[in-house]
Amino acid sequence: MNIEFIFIAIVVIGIALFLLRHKAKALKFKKRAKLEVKKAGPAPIIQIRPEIPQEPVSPPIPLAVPPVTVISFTDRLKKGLSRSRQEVWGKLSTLFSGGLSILDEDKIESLEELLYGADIGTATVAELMVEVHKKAKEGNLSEESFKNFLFDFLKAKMEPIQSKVDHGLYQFNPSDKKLTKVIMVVGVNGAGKTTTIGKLATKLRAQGANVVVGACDTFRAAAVDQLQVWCDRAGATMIRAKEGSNPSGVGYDALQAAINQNADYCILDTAGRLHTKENLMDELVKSKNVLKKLDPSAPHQILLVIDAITGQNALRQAEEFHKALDLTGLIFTKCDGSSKAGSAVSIVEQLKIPIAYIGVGETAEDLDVFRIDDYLKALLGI
Ligand SMILES: Nc1nc2c(ncn2[C@@H]2O[C@H](COP(=O)(O)OP(=O)(O)OP(=O)(O)O)[C@@H](O)[C@H]2O)c(=O)[nH]1
Ligand SMILES: [Mg+2]
Repeated sequence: MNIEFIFIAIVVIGIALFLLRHKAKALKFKKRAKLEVKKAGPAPIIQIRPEIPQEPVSPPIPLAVPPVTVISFTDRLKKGLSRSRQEVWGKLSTLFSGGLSILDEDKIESLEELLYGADIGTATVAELMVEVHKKAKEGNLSEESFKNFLFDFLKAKMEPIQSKVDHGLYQFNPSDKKLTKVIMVVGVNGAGKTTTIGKLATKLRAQGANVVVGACDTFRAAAVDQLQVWCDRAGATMIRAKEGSNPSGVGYDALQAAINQNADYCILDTAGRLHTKENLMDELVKSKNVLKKLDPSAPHQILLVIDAITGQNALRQAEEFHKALDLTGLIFTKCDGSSKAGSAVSIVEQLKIPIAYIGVGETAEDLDVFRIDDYLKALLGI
């Protein structure tokens, strides 16, 4: 063998050995890669969602809020007294049709008639006429200045008595927690007692007072149910008894319940009665006195409800109720349905009892504190 042959053989064997080694390495890598894939598990599936075209977002539509019409009590009063104003006081304009007017005898006579028609009361009208004669001597008078003169006169008649009203009746004072204020409500049939108690309980509850109402009108189940509706709405506790029960007993139980629950007010509804029925008036006196067993100072208020339509007859009613019970205040109701709202002036003046509340409709908002200025302005149309 020559040297060339040996050299070629060595190169060939070297190349073969290199190729074999390279192949073995490649196989080893492949095997390891397979193992790793197996270990990692299946590849996660990535879903690509197609793009959904979005609706353009419109700005939120404001909710339609129905307009809330809040009618002030002054406006309710003006509306309520419109009948009195139109049918009676509005006639003043005819005396001043030319703007300015001299009050001659004919006009003074017409004025006197108008005042009687307004149910001002005989004594008050007589006194007023003396002033009118003095006023007439001033010469030319405008309607406005004459109305202001009437306003001042009537206000002066009522003011000293109205100033006696207990303000605890209108406005609950949370710091005055010591006493349960007992209010007894009386009056002739259908004057508006139950409705007024419902309105009053609603007002006091809205001010945060704890109110107990005693349904002492045990003659009619319907009267108790009517009161229950108001009390449920107002959130007041109502104490009731079986039909025909003793009314004094219901009043007593109501006050006991009010004292037990530390109530701020205990309002007692009573059955309507004619002031001429002595036995029924005696029963009221008994109902009043029985309360004193629980609280010698009770009742703190005895309010007579007067229907404005009663006019001057209201004076007789008030006198009899006052004689029996010693009234502390009046509530003048239904001024919206009558042209006789003017009778308030003479009732207050002659009885020397103030008007606490005035009612000009059937809803809770139709009852408010009696304010002389507002009442007279609404009446005279100032
Ligand atoms: N228009 C008007 N109606 C009123 C007013 N107050 C009460 N009423 C109505 O008068 C009617 C009689 O009212 P009530 O509260 O039942 O009278 P009451 O004095 O309790 O009657 P009795 O218990 O039967 O004696 C009801 O229809 C009331 O809605 C008011 O201020 N204006
Ligand atoms: Mg009633």
